[in-house]
Amino acid sequence: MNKKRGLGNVVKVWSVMLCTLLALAACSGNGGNASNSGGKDANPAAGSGPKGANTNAGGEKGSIKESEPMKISASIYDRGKVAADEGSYEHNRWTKWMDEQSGVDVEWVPITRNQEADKFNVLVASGQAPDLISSYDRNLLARFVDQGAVQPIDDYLDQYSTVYKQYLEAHPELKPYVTFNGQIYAVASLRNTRALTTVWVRQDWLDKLKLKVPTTIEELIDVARAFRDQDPDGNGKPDTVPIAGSLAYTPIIEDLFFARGWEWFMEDGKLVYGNLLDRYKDVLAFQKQVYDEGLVDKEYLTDKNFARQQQLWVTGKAGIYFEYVTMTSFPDFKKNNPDAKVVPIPPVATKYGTNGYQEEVPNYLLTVFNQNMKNPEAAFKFLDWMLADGWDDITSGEEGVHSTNVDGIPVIMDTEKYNKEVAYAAEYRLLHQDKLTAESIAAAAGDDPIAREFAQIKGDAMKVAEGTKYRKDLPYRPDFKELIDMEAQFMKKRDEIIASVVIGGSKHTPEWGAAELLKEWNRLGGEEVNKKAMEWYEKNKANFE
Ligand SMILES: [Ca+2]
Repeated sequence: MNKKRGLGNVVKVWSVMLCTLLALAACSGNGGNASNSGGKDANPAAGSGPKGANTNAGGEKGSIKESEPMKISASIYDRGKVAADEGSYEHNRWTKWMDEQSGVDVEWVPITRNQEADKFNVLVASGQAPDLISSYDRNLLARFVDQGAVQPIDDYLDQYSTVYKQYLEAHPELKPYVTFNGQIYAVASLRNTRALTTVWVRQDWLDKLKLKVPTTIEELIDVARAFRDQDPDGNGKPDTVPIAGSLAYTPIIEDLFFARGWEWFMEDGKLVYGNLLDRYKDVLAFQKQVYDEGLVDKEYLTDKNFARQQQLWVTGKAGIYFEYVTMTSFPDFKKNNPDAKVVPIPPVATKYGTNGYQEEVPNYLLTVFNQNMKNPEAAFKFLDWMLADGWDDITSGEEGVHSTNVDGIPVIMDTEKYNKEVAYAAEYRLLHQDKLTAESIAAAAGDDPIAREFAQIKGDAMKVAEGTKYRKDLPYRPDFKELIDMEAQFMKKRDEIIASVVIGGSKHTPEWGAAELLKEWNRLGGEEVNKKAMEWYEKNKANFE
């Protein structure tokens, strides 16, 4: 599994396979995989010596004593995906292989994915945290920075890194995310795609009813009414529900109106919480209208995991699907509706203009350095190796066993074997140079016709997402204490208020909802939080560049 050096510069496509295999959240939320530049501008070749060579990149500059063993510990997300006969997250074929190839002995510390804050807090508080702490939760890491539990790495980058140092210089868009209080604390690579959400529509229904893909929110409503009234599935019964939702339902609507609820917007020089924008009334009004007119499933508010919504889509009873570009239900959908044709709708215009679909933050996993770590040189030796080479094999598995090289693109040979023996190893990719493109997804789909069709429309959805700029005024959300202390409470109440507006008929108007939201915000200390938000902005804006 260590001799696919030739593929190092080839655009990698595995993430698409992983995305179809891993849980939706893992891919759409923050990816078991990510990143950029299949080697085009990042530089496996410019890196630290040949793969597997144990040459010491830091040797001549090193201040680390000769006696310090090339040894580190590193956290890894435990998603319970290692089969018993593969071993464990700590010890398996890949951990062994990485030790051999990188020349660094890594002790892996599994952290249960959905308990990471608790686990890391305990480890840090007790001085037991691993040398490298990796998380998608920037705010969690910011707290470790403030506590002095982790350390800045600017000097280490100069002293010990070649591959990552050049990579960061080539991708300055990462800098706001790895910088805390004016210093670099983390390493991170780019996501493999920043596309996340989209609105899918049944093109075959549009064709049948002689309708066009909607371009404005009014046209979207007109299409939904036609899907409600004109028997698009042709069974002679009024049994279609125009719109099905998912976790992305409300966020997509908010984004259409430039009003994502929990983001902050810079309005006339002041930061305003998304739910409190004047525009948020339009978000409420749209949700209420589609509910009142029966254009969305009436049970969506209590359909906690949106399972019923997905079922409506999969069984061919819904025609418009507010979803993620990963649409994990597509194979089931296609089996039920073999003649259906699905396309992504480019973001429709509202009276505020056209906002793009959500764009993910550019960074993949963030890795910070324990204040007490013994050997930062070993850490960078491993990280440079991973970014230059390691990620590639970890992603595609052993050539000839798990994957085969077709025109420079690795294609999985046996999905079941790959899932068991390779898929879990994606967790070790602390850094990588993976990049999804429409072409790479199509190539990786192999011969399966449903996979090929989905690759095609997913590629289209990614192009749609990339085609319109997504407004994001701050690179990441503020993390100051006064906000953290009240936000969860506010959100709970917020959701109740939104639900009241949607189902409340004429009694609970959007204006009523907006006033309630503001009242609740202020009741929880929101005026002070607004003030602190501006202080946070002034303190951090130099990092945003
Ligand atoms: Ca019907």
